Amino acid sequence: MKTVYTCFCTDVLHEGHYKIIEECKKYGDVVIGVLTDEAMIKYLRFPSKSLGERVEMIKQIPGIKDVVIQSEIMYDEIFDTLKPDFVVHGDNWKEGPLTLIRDNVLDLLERNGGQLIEVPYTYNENVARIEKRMKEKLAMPEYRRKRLRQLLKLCPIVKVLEVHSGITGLIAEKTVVAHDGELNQFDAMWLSSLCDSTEKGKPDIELVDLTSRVRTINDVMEVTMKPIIFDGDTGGLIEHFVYTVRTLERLGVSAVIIEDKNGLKRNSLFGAEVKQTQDSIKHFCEKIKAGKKVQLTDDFMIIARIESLILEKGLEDALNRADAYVGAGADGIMIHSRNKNPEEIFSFCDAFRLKHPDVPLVVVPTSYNQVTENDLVEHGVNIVIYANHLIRSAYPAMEKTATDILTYHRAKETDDRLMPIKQIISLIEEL
Ligand code: SPV
Ligand code: MG
Repeated sequence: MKTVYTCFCTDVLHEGHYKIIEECKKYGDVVIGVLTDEAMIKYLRFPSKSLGERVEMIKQIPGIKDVVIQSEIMYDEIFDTLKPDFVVHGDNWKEGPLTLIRDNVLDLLERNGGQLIEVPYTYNENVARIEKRMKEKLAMPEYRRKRLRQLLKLCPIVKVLEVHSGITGLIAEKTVVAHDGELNQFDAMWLSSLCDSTEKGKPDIELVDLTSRVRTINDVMEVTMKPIIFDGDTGGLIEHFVYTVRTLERLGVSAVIIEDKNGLKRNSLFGAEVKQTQDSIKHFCEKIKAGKKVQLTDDFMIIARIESLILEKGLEDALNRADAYVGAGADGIMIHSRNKNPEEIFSFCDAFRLKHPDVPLVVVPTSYNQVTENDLVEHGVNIVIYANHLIRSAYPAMEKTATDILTYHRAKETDDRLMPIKQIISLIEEL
């Protein structure tokens, strides 16, 4: 008998999957692959069932010879171990980023022999509803909130993009790049205080109140499923911070990052150019402890942000504070720097990792933007935040358009830089 292989990346089986299985059975013994959680993320999905549950679900299908675990989105290992005579897949991978995987299978079939069978994708209301529900379930607070902790276990580095509105949320949610044999997307979103304030035309001085920040969170949550890390500035008064923790946790935010400053908060990238004061270790530890005490789930994270390098207090001060904050119960440490050279960040990360091998470490490489994600992984970083890049790219583009209209007394000159009208009117899908 010939071996027929198909791979499923799903939490729910529907008629589309059964159609593929029936097609498989025509050619020989059917082996079904189940993608691991790590591979499922790279396949642009996120599991809401465990790998074990997904394997059990597939095992219930009658007439299957075997179920195997596929640990990479590319099929090389499957061809090495299983040597399939046929690979069966829905024809939906002929377009978009998934063509990368199709090309890999075609290449393997050419080198090893064998045939690709493509089954027309089942587009009907029922299937569309099931697929949509499976994805949208992840937007529910109980799924979204824990997703950051799950990603920390699954990804070498969690990639986070700044968002400050529904539309920027959509960009963080949907942008996918197929490059160098890999599919890449952002894993989570950063609700930056700088960008949220700027977007409202306000300075970044802890002026935009929580009610208003929560509105931004809601705008983003309405149209996305990825986890949110909230920039909580200093966290405010301890007596207020405990309420902020409860609010964020209830909404389904995954983490709050609070910085160890007090008084009038100024943006860190001003460094010592403006007056900024650092909180005492004792008081900041009390704030962390108070926040940890009131949270209701084990999912929510309070991450302590250390401003010692920003305020030119030195590496030793930063490391002492890190020990104290971890001791107070912080679920992670963010270290910030506005130096163009990443050496002080790397020194901190290396020293921190020796002492705290498992505590998540967060960096924001705005000034030292030459570092790559791989460099950061080598120094033990778990989360990288691209903290302000969408607003910084949008503002000059909008300003140029406004200038051009005033210069030419018409809008024609702006046209070649604009999104076509057809595209903007259908950009947002209706339910
Ligand atoms: C933000 O994005 O608001 C931050 C990071 O807090 S930074 O602007 O670099 O201080
Ligand atoms: Mg901020």
